[in-house]
Amino acid sequence: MTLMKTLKAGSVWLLACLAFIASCNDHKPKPDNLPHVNENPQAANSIDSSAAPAVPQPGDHRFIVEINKMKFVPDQLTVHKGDTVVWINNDLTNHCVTDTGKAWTSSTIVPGRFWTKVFTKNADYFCAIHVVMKGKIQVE
Ligand SMILES: [Cu+2]
Repeated sequence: MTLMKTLKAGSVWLLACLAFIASCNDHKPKPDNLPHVNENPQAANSIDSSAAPAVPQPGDHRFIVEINKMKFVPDQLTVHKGDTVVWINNDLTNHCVTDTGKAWTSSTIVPGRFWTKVFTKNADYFCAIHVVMKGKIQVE
């Protein structure tokens, strides 16, 4: 009988441990805590959430296009020749940046990652994964 009692007590203890482990799993970090890539605060300020094209400021050589909620923000950007555009995927799904004429592509940009390109001429681009997502880079 003593052995049976020990086994019963042991299984109760085991169940308590399993319940504790299961409750710990509820406290995992939520996926919306994705890292944001903002190395240059000044460049981050060039994000313009309005529909109007962003206007480059003197001294700006890098512009950020945020990919969020299935949109390029801003979707129209005016830069100077030789400026760099950084696309940051802050969305929850994969995206890409592909020239409309297929002259270049970023390939897949997973959430939390970014891709950069230097521009010397105008470009229309889209996301080849979600073809309704479109954007434009105007080079002055
Ligand atoms: Cu996309």
